[in-house]
Amino acid sequence: ESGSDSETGVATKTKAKTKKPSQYKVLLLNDDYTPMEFVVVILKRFFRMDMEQATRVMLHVHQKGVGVCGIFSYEVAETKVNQVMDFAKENQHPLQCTLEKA
Ligand code: TYC
Repeated sequence: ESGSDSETGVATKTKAKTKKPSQYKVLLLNDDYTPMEFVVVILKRFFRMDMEQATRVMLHVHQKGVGVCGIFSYEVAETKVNQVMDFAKENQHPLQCTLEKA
């Protein structure tokens, strides 16, 4: 709801806004060491991709340097990034995953 302030004539916002949840892209970064097969496993396991999708996204990242794994709420995106980073670390791969506002 908007109104005109009686003293200043400046429009003031008074309605309590319910914020739309912001969306975040989960990005995968290329590196020279992580095996292609491992990246495919990550995309299948944490982003529910099938073999064809996972292979396409992995090759895109390999060729372009970065790619989008999916778009999620902040909370879900942060969880995915942590899951990927933990799994890569456990397997001693330098794979990097991050999030960016959509
Ligand atoms: N560039 C890696 C290789 O040649 C494969 C790779 C793809 C690594 C995607 C990371 O996010 C990545 N083995």
